[in-house]
Amino acid sequence: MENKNISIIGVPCDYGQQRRGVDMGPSAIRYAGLQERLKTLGYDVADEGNIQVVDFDEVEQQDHRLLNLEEVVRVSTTLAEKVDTVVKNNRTPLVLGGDHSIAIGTLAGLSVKYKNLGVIWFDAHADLNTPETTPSGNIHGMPLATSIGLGHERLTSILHSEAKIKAENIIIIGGRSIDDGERVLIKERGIKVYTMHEIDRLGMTYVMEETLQYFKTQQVDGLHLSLDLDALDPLYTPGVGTPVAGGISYRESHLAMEMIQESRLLTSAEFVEVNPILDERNKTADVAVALIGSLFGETLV
Ligand code: 4U7
Ligand code: MN
Ligand code: MN
Ligand code: MN
Repeated sequence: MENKNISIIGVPCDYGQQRRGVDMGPSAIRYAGLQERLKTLGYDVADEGNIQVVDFDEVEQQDHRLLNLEEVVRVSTTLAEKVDTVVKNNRTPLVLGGDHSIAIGTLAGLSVKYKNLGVIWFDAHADLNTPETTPSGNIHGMPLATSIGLGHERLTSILHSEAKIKAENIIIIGGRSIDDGERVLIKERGIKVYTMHEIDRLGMTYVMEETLQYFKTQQVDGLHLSLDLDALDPLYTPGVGTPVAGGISYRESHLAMEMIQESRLLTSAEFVEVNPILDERNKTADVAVALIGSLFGETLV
């Protein structure tokens, strides 16, 4: 990625899950010094502000398998159009969440230009649920399934009706809380997952070398990083809605970012699930900004 122009897009959305506060994620990440960090690295940084997320009155008729469906559709559509515009202006989209349902919009927007996009999904979860398999009804557990074309038509047809990414172009890293229905899908579609077990056994260096080599072999036309802060151990990122013990360490996650930078493959990124209400003194947003720094080229000397 030799594009030195970054456009920040905030998405203050909390409709993909049921805990309040994640809609303040973009503010917390900005407050942690995001712009300065990127400008110091020589980027032209444009902050596009936040996508408009309209507050709505509780609807009494909720589909318990797809909570806040219409709101998520609205946010995803607005975000997809914004991401597409940023890409058309030859700028790198850096999307700030917000809960992980926003990835539905990000990937829809990216799919207009990128027809063979690689996706690195840093997450404790697989986010491969459908309305049929979801244990919670929370759409933030469904963005990957949605993006390969599975699930409610309102979600899979955002911007256009085709699948936004290919199952074989997804690599999940950090998995340690995967539901039964997701396991079936992973096997059926051959989706690549490096669980914590593999990270422990192989080491993050090996995992990332293999991941980046795979995307080169696939000749992807772009690489998107979707980083859910719950991929890290809650020790480092306590301010997330669905923490899971036994996660990626501070240094392992930085190493991964540094290796993505070295590969020069990255064309977009998103950082999601930062919830300042659940956080300790903006610790999780600080980690997000530090990771973004490494992803975009900060070095240790
Ligand atoms: B996140 C869950 F059941 N799988 O679907 C679900 F464990 O974006 C959690 O990765 C989803 O934070 C977590 O509700 C979504 C649950
Ligand atoms: Mn809200
Ligand atoms: Mn997660
Ligand atoms: Mn997630």
